[in-house]
Amino acid sequence: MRRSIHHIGLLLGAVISARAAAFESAQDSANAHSAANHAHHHEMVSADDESGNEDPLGLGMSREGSGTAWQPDSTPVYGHHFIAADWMLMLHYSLQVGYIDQGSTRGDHQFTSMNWVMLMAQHALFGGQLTSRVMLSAEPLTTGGKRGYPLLLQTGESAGGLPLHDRQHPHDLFMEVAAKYNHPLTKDLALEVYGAPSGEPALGPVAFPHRLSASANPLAALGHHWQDSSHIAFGVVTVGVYSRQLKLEGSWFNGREPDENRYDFDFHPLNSYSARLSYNPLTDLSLQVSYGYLKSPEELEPNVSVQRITASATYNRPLEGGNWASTAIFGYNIPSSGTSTSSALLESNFELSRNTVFGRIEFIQRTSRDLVLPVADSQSVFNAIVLELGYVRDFELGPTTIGLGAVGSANFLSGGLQPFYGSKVPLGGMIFLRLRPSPMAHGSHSG
Ligand SMILES: [Cu+2]
Repeated sequence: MRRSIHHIGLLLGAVISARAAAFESAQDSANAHSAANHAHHHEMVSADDESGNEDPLGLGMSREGSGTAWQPDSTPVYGHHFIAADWMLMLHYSLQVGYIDQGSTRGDHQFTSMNWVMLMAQHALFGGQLTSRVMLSAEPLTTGGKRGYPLLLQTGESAGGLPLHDRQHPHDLFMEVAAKYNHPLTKDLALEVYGAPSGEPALGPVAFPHRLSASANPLAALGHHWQDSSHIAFGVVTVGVYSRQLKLEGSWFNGREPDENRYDFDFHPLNSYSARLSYNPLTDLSLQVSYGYLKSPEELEPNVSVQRITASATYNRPLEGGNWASTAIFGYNIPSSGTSTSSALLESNFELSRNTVFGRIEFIQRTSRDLVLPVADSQSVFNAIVLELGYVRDFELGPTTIGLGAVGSANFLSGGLQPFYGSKVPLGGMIFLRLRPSPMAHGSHSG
């Protein structure tokens, strides 16, 4: 363990003094849901109190999804953890690399890699907790150019002055550069302020690249631009008030989606806003509803603004030697001109020892304009149901885990779409390797 920590320290180019005791107690804080761990939990809380580096209401780090979104407290944390000076540091990453093949006349195939790495640092400040995060993605280099990777029916953003369709855009190099400050208001209420030159407003569920229920599936959710595409907004300010179970947030942000130059910050005025109510009634459950007004999100349609409504439920069930994470999402877009369309998603990730079985079913609606179909009416709406099923076999290499996986998808097209794809049910798939940190498992320390 010590050697691998040293390794990562070198990788980061930083000198890191890992204090074993602090390391282990913080491991617990991420997993403080098991009854068996209860005794350790109390130890940990007092240890964290000493450093003053804790959420004001004592919420565990496992509650934190992407941006300021909540996930169930029982969600396992996959990360490497260190203490440097008084800072608590976490390193998260996910790398998938492989060969993707999407069938039909609108499909394509290529080698590709989806990936991100995130460094988080926390420190006590003025009686509260300061968190800063930097998340980077190499996708502009690795997904195969500005048009990203082939993914049937996917839409959103553009390249070369043309809207992308049947392809998933690469994520920007700066996926998130953000700071967050949590401060107690009363014994049961706290304030959260989040500011990000690149980050996620309070809109939608935990974004799919960070959702445990989506973590084994390299394919982007097709509801992305109906549910969580605002996760990279270049300019976000969020203010929230929360108790241990409820959080109400408001955001002001730049609603324009990133442009095709993926290495810069695409600043625009903070002309969009959103509100979200999150509710964690149980250790294993997290719910949210949110509304957003996105001013001129698409570069190619600057006169169209979008109202977005989302609702989601995430259920996480820790298992003996595994974990089962599931999410249901509904997302609805109401453009200022044109037809409103909806999306619904159900996905699940079931892990037991080294085996992961995952799946996703999505109902999607697309206009002929979304898919750039050669028809007279740009606002005709087409439906599809897409099913994805996959498996990953993991091999642990010290604190990191490498997995070999495959996913297959079946796209059930409505009659109107079939002529454009030359098939009723075009198929797709990907074989891949996945690299991610091992879970910070409970009971992995001697205590
Ligand atoms: Cu995205």
